[in-house]
Amino acid sequence: MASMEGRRRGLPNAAVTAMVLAIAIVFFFSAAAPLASAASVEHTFVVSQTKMTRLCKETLVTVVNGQLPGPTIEVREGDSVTVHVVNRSPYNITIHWHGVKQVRNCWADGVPMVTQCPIMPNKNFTYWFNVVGQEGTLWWHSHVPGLRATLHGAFIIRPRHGAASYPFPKPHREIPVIIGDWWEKDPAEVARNMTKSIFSSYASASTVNGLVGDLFNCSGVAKEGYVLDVEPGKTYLLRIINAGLFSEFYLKIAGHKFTVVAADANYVRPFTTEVIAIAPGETVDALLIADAHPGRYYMVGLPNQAPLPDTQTPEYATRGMVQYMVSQGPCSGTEVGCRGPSADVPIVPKMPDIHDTVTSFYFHSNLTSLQHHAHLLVQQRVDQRMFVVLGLGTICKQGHKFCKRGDSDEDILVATMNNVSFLPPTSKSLLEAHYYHTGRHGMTQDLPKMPPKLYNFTDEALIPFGPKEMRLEPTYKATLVRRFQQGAVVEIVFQSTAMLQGDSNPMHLHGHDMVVLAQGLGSYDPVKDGARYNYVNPPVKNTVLVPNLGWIAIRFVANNPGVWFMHCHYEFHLSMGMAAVFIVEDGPTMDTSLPPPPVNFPTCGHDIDLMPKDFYLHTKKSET
Ligand SMILES: *[C@@H]1O[C@H](CO)[C@@H](O)[C@H](O)[C@H]1NC(C)=O
Ligand SMILES: *[C@@H]1O[C@H](CO)[C@@H](O)[C@H](O)[C@H]1NC(C)=O
Ligand SMILES: *[C@@H]1O[C@H](CO)[C@@H](O)[C@H](O)[C@H]1NC(C)=O
Ligand SMILES: *[C@@H]1O[C@H](CO)[C@@H](O)[C@H](O)[C@H]1NC(C)=O
Ligand SMILES: *[C@@H]1O[C@H](CO)[C@@H](O)[C@H](O)[C@H]1NC(C)=O
Ligand SMILES: *[C@@H]1O[C@H](CO)[C@@H](O)[C@H](O)[C@H]1NC(C)=O
Ligand SMILES: *[C@@H]1O[C@H](CO)[C@@H](O)[C@H](O)[C@H]1NC(C)=O
Ligand SMILES: [Cu+2]
Repeated sequence: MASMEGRRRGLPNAAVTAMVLAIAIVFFFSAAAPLASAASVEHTFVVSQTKMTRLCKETLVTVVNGQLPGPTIEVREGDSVTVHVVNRSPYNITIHWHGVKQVRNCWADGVPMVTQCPIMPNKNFTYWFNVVGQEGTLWWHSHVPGLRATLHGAFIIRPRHGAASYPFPKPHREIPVIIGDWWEKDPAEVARNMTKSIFSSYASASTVNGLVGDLFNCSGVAKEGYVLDVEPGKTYLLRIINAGLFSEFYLKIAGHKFTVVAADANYVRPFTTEVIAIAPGETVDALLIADAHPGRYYMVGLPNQAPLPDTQTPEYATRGMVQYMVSQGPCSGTEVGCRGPSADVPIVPKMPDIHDTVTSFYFHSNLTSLQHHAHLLVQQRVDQRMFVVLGLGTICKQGHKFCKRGDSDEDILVATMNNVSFLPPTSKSLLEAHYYHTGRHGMTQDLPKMPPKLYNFTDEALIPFGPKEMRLEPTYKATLVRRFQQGAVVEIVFQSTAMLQGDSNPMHLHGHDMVVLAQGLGSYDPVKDGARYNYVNPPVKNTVLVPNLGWIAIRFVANNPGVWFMHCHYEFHLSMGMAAVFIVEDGPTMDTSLPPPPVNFPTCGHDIDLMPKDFYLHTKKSET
């Protein structure tokens, strides 16, 4: 209330801001005080370009601290994290902490032009945030189109009291397994080209922990792959992340099963499976028990393709190896020094077909929450319902209203939600416009709650260019937003379509987790499908995979004030506009409102009209 006084007395805005900031900090630390063990974890991320050799060729890549994957951030729940980002690359950079809820801290979410102006070359910026109420595997990546191909790393959150309080037996070791792509072309340019309908470049290989593996053999020599040394009988926790730009992967290890224990930093009821299906943006924690005959076993990552007649893009399997350490020669075999890698011929796992989407559907259906979330969902009140249809469409070039569509060069292909494609703002970030109330009227447009046209969404005749889909092609671009009142319970059904493609879409929401109530194939039927929602133990995710030619129903509570990106995590859909922004309004109290921006918050290189926000005076009066 002190700052309300301050404003009445006419203190300069900067002083008010500083006071609000001070109060916010005091508030945070006092809230965090009971966590005696909470630590502050600090990193410096130098983003620069460096040459790396894969596939017998030196390629210039943009990485953090010279590493691919980038550094792993390891914290305990309750810790605060400080990352100094120093940009020595030629690109505008942001870093997004994928899945970190950033409670009342949208400023640190790292989405260019949505939550911040990017960090320009030769500038730096310090991200600060705390990690509360989440445990498991998340990751960080650049949110600049394309660049997350090489700017990414694991983000591991252990329980506050350490690994002994995992809800599963304490593993012998924990291993990040990051699946990614190797690009010989500049992925930033590839993404830029996609916004202009130029699809000329694809990844050259897939990787496990940055290595392409021995399925790639340029110059006739098999390439190095990731090797996990295991001791017989021990249990390993694999923290699996799909950092790839384009593909969902099937991951298998010959001769072994996985026990899945968490996904997207939420524990799941453990289940056993031979194959893990992981879409871009998802994470899966799985236990691997080294209980096979001590030998060598390939670990294969196979990208899957949308079923025909959908467009097929060049994609490559990658493999690493699980290698048992066995006793060697003359030693007794009990001393550690006597152990060496097994020399057995490595065993190859049998992978699903590249067009198999059912295995992924089952894998995702098998995820259920370990905790029961009935308390959230028995609250059957839903304040806003949305039906969001995902598809592709076309826009005529040069702003023309009419043009030849259907695989012509007069139009560009874009990706849509409810028949609108996202137009990123260019002059200032949406979060600043929201916070300072400086958004020009007409700068944004509401994401429609419903698609403008109902059609047979999953009619496969819509996949290839042709007369049937042509009527549905025309669309347009807008900076799509949807506003939610603080605390609103939102239900969204995402429907994927056959509109020019049948891809499955991993939809990622920033700042909130979603509960997955149900998923299915074909078109969503509110009566039939609504009746089979799981209110008992629905999985909790930050990225939900909309099944190929199917739908998924989710709910979330819009209780984190700020401006949050919601988008498809397939990079090509994202750069083509399958995105929108959810604005969660401030509540009536300080702890339901967004504090001011951190110091040295990057600007877009020109003055911003620093209108003070009615931080305290704002109430819900106008709405009640
Ligand atoms: C970031 O930039 C400021 C001013 O340019 C400089 O004082 C500071 O040392 C830099 N921080 C890092 C981590 O390089
Ligand atoms: C981007 O498109 C241009 C124009 O067609 C082409 O010359 C260039 O090679 C493309 N870049 C990449 C990385 O694909
Ligand atoms: C190289 O890899 C290809 C495809 O996996 C395979 O068919 C070929 O036999 C390999 N060549 C060598 C020399 O290993
Ligand atoms: C779980 O996966 C198995 C196959 O691995 C499948 O048979 C089963 O139907 C799945 N469960 C659900 C609820 O989909
Ligand atoms: C929608 O299209 C699919 C695939 O062509 C077809 O099986 C289904 O019967 C159609 N549904 C309706 C309601 O027409
Ligand atoms: C999108 O809107 C345009 C213009 O109103 C219309 O021509 C087109 O058929 C619509 N497409 C879909 C998929 O709703
Ligand atoms: C980088 O950001 C600045 C400031 O927002 C902008 O003026 C510039 O055009 C951007 N550069 C690129 C390459 O996007
Ligand atoms: Cu998508």
